[in-house]
Amino acid sequence: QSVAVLGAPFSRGQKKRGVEHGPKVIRDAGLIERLSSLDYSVHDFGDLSFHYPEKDEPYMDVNFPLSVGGANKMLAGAVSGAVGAGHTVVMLGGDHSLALGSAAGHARQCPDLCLIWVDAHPDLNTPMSSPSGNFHGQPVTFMLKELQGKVPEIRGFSWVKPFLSSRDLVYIGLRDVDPGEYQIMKALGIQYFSMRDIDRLGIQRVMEVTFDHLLARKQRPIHLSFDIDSFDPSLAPATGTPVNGGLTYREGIYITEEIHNTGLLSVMDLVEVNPVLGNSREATEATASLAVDVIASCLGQTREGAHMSIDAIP
Ligand code: DIR
Ligand code: MN
Ligand code: MN
Ligand code: MN
Repeated sequence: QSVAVLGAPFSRGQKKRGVEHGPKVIRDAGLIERLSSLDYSVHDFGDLSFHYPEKDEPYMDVNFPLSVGGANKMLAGAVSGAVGAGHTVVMLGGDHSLALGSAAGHARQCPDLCLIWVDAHPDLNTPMSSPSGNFHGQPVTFMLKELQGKVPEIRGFSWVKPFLSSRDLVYIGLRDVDPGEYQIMKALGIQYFSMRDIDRLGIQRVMEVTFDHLLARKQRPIHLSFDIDSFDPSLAPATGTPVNGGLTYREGIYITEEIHNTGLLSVMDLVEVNPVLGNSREATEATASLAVDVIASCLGQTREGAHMSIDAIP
């Protein structure tokens, strides 16, 4: 069992500086040691280095289109290579625009993947409907086959081909949905669980229905895209767009434990940790340490203790 860790220090999918330091603070919080202690051979591929064009004017409601398109193209190649080499991949962002490249690269190796998107936001705006112009609120739109007609040709994005059907996507944790996003979710019949749904059903039922929806017909690789702002801001303050009323620690970890237990996790993104936005050093470190807990739990850290053969006990 081998895990590849890939840093993507990129922030041009939104306007707040600092999220490009996400990979560093997550590593500093002990990620590699934690994964090594889970009996994986850990391959730290380091951070990608992105280059930016001097001039990168907005195209409709997409800011920095050449930077975002180029970084995601590079990331797609890296993720595809790592999956092809047999690794389970952990992509450290950076902002959530990076999920486009990560999932697109994953889909090159695993065309039948399904996507679990854990986030306060569905990131389903179109280049015409985005209220912010930030691409981190749009990556899912570019993945979905059903939305091809809503995606114009944008310089920097010619490499992107939609690869996902809307029935192969489930959202968990939503509580800040823009009008265009809501219309698309309803029109395409996307399976989603808002925080209200979690309140009503409980997280255990939410995960049951999620796996019924995605895996009942056949077992397939899972892409998990985990935005740290899915957690309540009291737990994850160091992030760009915190929204009150988020996941508890136990709900978040239950989600990741259940995903691990499927045995199907193939690539995960952990994005939007922004150390500059923590009001204190403690706030930043708590957010980074939470990110490490999420990743370790996805890769098999349990709350019950590790399984060990009776003969291996000293
Ligand atoms: C908002 C914020 N819906 C936008 N999106 C965020 O800019 O489109 N996603 N923060 O995680
Ligand atoms: Mn997001
Ligand atoms: Mn979000
Ligand atoms: Mn296990």
